[in-house]
Amino acid sequence: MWRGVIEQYREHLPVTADTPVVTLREGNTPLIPADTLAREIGPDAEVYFKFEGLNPTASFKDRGMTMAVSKALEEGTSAVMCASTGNTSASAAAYASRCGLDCLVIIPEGNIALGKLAQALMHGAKVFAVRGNFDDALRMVREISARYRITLVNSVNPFRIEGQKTGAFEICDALGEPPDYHFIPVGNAGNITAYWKGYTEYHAAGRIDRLPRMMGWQAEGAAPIVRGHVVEKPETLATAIRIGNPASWKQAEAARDASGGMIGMVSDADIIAAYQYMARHEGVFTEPACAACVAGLMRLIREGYFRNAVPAVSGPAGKTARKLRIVCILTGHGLKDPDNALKSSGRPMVIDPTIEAVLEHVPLAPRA
Ligand code: AN7
Repeated sequence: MWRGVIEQYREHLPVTADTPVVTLREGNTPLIPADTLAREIGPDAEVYFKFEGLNPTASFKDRGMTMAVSKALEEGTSAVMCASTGNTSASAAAYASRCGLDCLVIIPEGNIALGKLAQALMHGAKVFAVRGNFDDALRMVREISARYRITLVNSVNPFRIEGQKTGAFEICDALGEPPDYHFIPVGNAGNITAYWKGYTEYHAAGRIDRLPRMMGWQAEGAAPIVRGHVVEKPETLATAIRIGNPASWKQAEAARDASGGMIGMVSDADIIAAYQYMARHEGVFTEPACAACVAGLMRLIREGYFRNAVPAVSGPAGKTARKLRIVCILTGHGLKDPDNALKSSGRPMVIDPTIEAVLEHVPLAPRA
């Protein structure tokens, strides 16, 4: 039985036999082959979606939250707190509810997907919608937790990063090697930091013999790392990554530079196109933020970035070509954000309850 990421990767995590493990059996998410997309690169490429939307609260945050909440409980706290564009608050509220901790969350008013708000409220968190953005909310919770007895569970809490690095372990365990390229959306930059930490630790432990290039993607209207300065008023329909001053900015740049990767940006139009492409051609429904990294991949494919990129490996019979492997981290489920889904896909056709009404829209061939 899968027992969650702490039990699965205990020897790589800062826990002891005394740590009270709070888990919803998160992790163990699938690597779904994205064959339609891979064909656009060529016959020698494999693309995988790591569908983190299949975690218990439907986002990658659960990997970090099981660690942060377990350690908070171990330290004897009675309450946890976070700022959030939605997913962190949903996850914090769920894990806190499981072990009797109070949970306070501050979200930007009007800029959080409906499903995420419903989750935080359902799990009993005290939810404050601030007249401001995520960066304002993060500033507030940092100050409150510095002055009062409450544990901050944003990714500035190092245990969040520790838990989230298990995603990298799972990819390497499943593939038997690291991917060549790791595509990931970037908001507050905790996740790209965590994956890089996971890959480098597995490398140091001798579990893998090379490292992937880290390919991070921001939305054009909220791309401080790409632009090289804080964005005072971040804007994007991908509200999860609507962040102008990421907490792990330096660590994300370090991951990019050490891996020979890149951090780029894509427009909201590109994000919507990738969001629809995944749903219509790969059968995978994510929230828009995830589509930022797929939009980045689609753009690099169009630009011919992967031409002649098939890697060679040295084996007993000399150099042989192996397939190029690309993994995209799909961080949250599409059901989180029904408003954007309906906006980009239209509404059902309303008809009278007759067969003719259906046939008027869809000309079906009669059976012989
Ligand atoms: C679906 O919930 O910041 O770069 O407060 O929900 O680690 O911040 C969410 C971020 C990507 C960006 N995809 O990850 C929050 C929050 C989804 C997300 C990101 C988020 P980071």
